[in-house]
Amino acid sequence: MNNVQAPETKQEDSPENSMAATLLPTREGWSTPLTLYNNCWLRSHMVDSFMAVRDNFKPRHDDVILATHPKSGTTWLKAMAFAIVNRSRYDLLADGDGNPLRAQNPQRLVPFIGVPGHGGGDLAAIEAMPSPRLLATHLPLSLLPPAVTAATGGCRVVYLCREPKDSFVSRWHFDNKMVKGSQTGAHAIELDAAFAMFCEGCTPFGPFWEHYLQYWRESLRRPREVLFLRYEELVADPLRVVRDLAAFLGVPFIDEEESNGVDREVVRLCSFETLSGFDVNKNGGVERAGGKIFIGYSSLFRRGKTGDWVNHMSADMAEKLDALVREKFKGSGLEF
Ligand code: PAP
Repeated sequence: MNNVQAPETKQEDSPENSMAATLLPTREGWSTPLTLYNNCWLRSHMVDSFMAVRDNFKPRHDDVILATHPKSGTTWLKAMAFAIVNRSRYDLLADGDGNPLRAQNPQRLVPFIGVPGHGGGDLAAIEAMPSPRLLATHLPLSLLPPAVTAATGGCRVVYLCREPKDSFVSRWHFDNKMVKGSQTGAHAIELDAAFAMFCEGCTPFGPFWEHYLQYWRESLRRPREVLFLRYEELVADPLRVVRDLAAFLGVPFIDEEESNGVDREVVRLCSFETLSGFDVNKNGGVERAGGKIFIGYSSLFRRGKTGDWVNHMSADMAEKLDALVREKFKGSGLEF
């Protein structure tokens, strides 16, 4: 993989106001308006950029795309994949600035396809990256070029999703933190309103069930090229996931590395505790949507646990969402 340190990228942001946003159905509620494009709710200010991806992103057969539903552990997956493929290039185990994961937020190290601003993910910069490329997206498969999923010559995809109640709670906290003034307790959206929209599928890159199902079915169709992961398994056994991921990426840990603990060091380096302690992740951040919102990197490291929904959702809410999940995933083989 040839991922050099990409400039700043974050999929939920861009300063431009979209022309398309004025023509397509749009809803307020989250920290920025959402626009429905091809059955997917996108941040309105990003619609034009994402519309361009399907026609103008040129997938290569040796690309690896880290695809995630938002708030599923993208930051973690990017850190792990970057550390794995670059373990012989950088001294990732060193304490000094030579370690990119110490100097930059992991979201910056693997560019989001088609996200302009700060250069890293706009389509020209992606096209200029040497092969093999390590890329990322929050887009559903239906908004990526068909060549990504071609039976022959399609890309390898690592998909990561998360138990929906935890994903919802993470989303709610994150959106509120993006609002300027949130330090004073101002909320972009109250929990009940956020929950109603989540259950309608109206969240960034939602409906979540369509997102999960598209990649789930693709993993059944092309099991050797699509690795389907859940946040919960990363939490339960990160070492197993790191080893599987390395093998999937074509750079398995050799016996000598395992006996020297290199795989364990990757797990440690990418852990919530280690990453959230780095200065850049404590104090760094970026403005987005023309300065209307601010993403502090610390907001990408909130709790990092499974089951935190119980501290925020009522039993009624949990039952309602569980029932929705059962209904939407019925017969698919995907369960939570
Ligand atoms: P994104 O959708 O903006 O790309 P993403 O990284 O997918 O963000 O999700 C953030 C969640 O992953 C947070 O969950 P929480 O709100 O429930 O706490 C964050 O804490 C969690 N996360 C980020 N990095 C790690 C990590 N290294 N280990 C475990 N969880 C992590």
